Amino acid sequence: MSMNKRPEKEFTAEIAEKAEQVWKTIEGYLPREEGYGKKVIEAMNYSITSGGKRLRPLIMRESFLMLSEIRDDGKDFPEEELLGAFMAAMEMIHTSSLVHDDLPAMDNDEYRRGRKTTHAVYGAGMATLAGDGLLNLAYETIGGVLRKYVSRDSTLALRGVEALDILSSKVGIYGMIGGQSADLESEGQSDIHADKLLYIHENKTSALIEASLMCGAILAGADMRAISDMEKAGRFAGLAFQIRDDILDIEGDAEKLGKPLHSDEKNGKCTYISLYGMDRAKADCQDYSEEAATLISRYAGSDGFLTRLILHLTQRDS
Ligand code: GRG
Repeated sequence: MSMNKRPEKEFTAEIAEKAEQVWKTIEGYLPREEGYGKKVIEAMNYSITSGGKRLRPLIMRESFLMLSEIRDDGKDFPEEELLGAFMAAMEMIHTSSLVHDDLPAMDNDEYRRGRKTTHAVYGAGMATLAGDGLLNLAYETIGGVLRKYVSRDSTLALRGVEALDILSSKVGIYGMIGGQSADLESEGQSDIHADKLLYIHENKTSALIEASLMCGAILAGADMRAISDMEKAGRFAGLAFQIRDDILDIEGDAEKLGKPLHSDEKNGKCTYISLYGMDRAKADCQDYSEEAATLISRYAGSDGFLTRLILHLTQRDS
């Protein structure tokens, strides 16, 4: 699938502009740093304000726009507040997973997004609570907005409940947390079964991308077929994303990544590259990305923003 219809530089600027809009929405849901519990809130805000690509909420919004009748022309639409709450929740959940992933008891990383990790600044105890706080705030944020829709618009409220059901299950033991559990358990094993590595990637990484695409689709009122296509596309995109992440950990630029290289080697992780070699990893990353883009292009067209974004993931350098 070709993506040379518009210059890459122009597209990167378009992504950055959209990510900035997404961030403005998320920022509106951040907690005020006050009271005796202030320290954990500071640590939560430190983690979530430290940059990052905001890819998952961006994907959610684009999935919503792609599958609804709404034009992105700056005008308000009835689903906007509910969608915004889900976008903020997604970034809170993603950030909570990064904060926990960096902890001494997990990857023990000192840098993330070009800054000291949360535990390096606030200590491991406070960082654990900051991760918990962000995870819980995600559901508080959705709950707080969803309850308003019960009297405002029962159709949208029901879509919100369905999206919440998907989101929470993709985060939990049958999703991201399950994947991270298998990953943690496999540390130090240089050669794990291919099925197990696939399980790890599908869950620790694909699950949140699946949820982002699916929640956008559900909130847009898409049919079952489209929602299922979004799940499949998210799986492929997540696999490509994780393989690219592992490639960058070896061949990337530490400055651009905002963290040192060779974290996987340090932690004795079995990765796609250690199992299959770099050449196959690169080829499979490209294939998975194209599988995802083909599914998305059924709805967005081959030159649509989301199609191009998914393909762009294979070339990302940060
Ligand atoms: C507390 C909810 C909770 C979970 C704990 C630690 C954990 C379970 C899960 C970790 C899952 C994980 C770190 C998966 C890796 C996915 C990945 C490649 C993350 C990097 O995402 P980017 O590149 O990061 O989008 P930025 O910084 O751009 O946001």
